[in-house]
Amino acid sequence: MSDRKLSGEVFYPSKEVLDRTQVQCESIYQSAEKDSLSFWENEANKLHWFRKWDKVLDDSKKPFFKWFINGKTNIAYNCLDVHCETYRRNKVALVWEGENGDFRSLSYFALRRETCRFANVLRSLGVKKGDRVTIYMGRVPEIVTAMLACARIGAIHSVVYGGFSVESLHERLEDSQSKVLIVADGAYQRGKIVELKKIADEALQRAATVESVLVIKRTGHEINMEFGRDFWYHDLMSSPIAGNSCDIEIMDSEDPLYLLYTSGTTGKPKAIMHTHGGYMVGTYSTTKYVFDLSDEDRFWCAADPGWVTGHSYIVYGPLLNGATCFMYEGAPNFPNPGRWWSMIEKYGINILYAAPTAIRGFMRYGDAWVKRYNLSSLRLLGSVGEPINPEAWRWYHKVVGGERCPIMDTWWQTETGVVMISPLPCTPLKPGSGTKPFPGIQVDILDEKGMRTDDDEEGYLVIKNPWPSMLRTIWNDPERYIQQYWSRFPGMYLTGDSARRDVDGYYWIIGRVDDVIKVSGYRLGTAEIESALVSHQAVAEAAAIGLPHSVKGHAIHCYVLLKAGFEKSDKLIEELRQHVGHEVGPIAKPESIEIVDSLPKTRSGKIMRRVLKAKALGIDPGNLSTLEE
Ligand code: 7RM
Repeated sequence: MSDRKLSGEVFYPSKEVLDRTQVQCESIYQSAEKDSLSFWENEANKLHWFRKWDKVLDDSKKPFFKWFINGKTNIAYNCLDVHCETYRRNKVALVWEGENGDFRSLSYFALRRETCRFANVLRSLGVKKGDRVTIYMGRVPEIVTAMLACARIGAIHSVVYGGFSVESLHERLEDSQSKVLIVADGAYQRGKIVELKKIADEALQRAATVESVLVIKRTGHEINMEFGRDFWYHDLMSSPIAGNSCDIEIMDSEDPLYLLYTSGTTGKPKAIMHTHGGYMVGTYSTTKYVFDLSDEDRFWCAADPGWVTGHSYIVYGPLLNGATCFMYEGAPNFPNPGRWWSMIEKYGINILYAAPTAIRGFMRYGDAWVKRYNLSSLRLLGSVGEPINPEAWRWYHKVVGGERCPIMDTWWQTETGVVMISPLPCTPLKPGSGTKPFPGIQVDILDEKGMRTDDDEEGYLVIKNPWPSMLRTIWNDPERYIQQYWSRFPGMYLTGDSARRDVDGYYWIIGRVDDVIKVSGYRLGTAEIESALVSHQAVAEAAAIGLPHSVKGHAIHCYVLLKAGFEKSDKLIEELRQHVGHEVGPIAKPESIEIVDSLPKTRSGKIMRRVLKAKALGIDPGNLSTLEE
């Protein structure tokens, strides 16, 4: 580390933090800089392989990169079995608190047993290596065991966020051609029940490939069970088919681990594919180094397992490290805005990893809710999902972290699998900046022509070299994988974000350059919202844009052109909002819908969302030469 003074507002690491982490931080930066492939290889060597790789990276068919060639492993084996051979066998792996006060705690031994039983149940339903299994439930321990059970038997899981609705679930079941759906009867959310099974029944009417549905009882309300198709999880788990042991499927490094759908520039959400080998190495090492995770820690990633953050940092990363993870069911402000802080005190959480939207939400309730609880167990904080505003950063640092906890502002994507730009605990911090690339990652910022931008100049954020946990392809659509990520600047991965780099080499993420909207940290595409609107009988055309929102980051605003014979009314607008909620999910419900007579379009007929956005913000729309009228 250089001793040169950094520009702007800087928070230097305390002596305590440096004593703990400096040696490790410096050594990994150095070794990755010297040779990133041997850095990753060294990390891979800390995990269990049934057979070691012949070669670390194969880039002969780029951009279809392969990692740990001919290595044989299984990520679930590394998450559970490996620890059961050590003193960690009886260590708590997962602590869980339900919204209704339920509590569960599972040791590594117990989590492995539950996973094995679950895996046997899946096998009894005919699930084999390579089959896709969709998982649709709330934040209950079974979502973790469901994912691990799939991984154990080589099935490819596709988790669909419980906040998504009929059409979103249907699309994902179809596209992945899932054989089995694992669903909960319902989920508790702010004291109410979200009827997941009912939504699933509607989605299943049109999903031809699903042979069986495994239903987990959470809320216990009356649901429809279709004879021959639907099975109660607890019935099968207590029957002889669910023995306590279950043969592990030996997986090739490059065998798919999961699909996760995410929104892109145009069209339907696409399934990002991750693998057993590389993804395991990435989640293991980033969790360890970014969060300085140690054996005594209780780690809480407050995301949802339905999003990539939950995959990598609730489930895989922490378990690979043998940590104790915490998970809760419910919402940050129910029954009151003290819920999170009460749980940190009660369960002695050491590391909290949360989204800026949650932090901004808490800020509104004032400091008192936080100060009511003893948060002295906290040692380190994390932020993810969108840029964190410096005000929110300072509040998080001061009020939540008691000025003693460094904040790791981690930039990454579903596609990258793991954190790409982030401080390590020893890094001097600047509020609002993700600081520097993780060891072994090379990023850059380019202008329209592909030239490196000057300091402080905005441009396209790209990643210049492959990394183990990178997406391998878009499921069923390798062409789109090439087109979307590797075509704009040859040989480089296009992130879709714009960013700038300051004089100290620190990165500042500005936001998406495409039609992706981040609402409360959740990624949505304008295309999905527009398709939902157009599927309503009254709508001829629709455009969706994201406008700044003080808590959500961005909120969705829509413009709608009605079909002849339909009249504009408040009732219709409300009906359209509900319709989007029903089709895509409550998170996608537009903040406002305006009925208009025309939409700004290019001569080739593309809706110019930036013109709508500029108009709504009262700013200059820029170049209008392609506008039709
Ligand atoms: C992890 C996740 C990815 C998009 C990404 C960015 C934005 C995420 C940060 C951030 C600024 C951050 N995956 N983003 N983290 N922007 N600072 N620390 O969110 O696939 O759902 O979204 O999220 O725009 O491209 S995601």
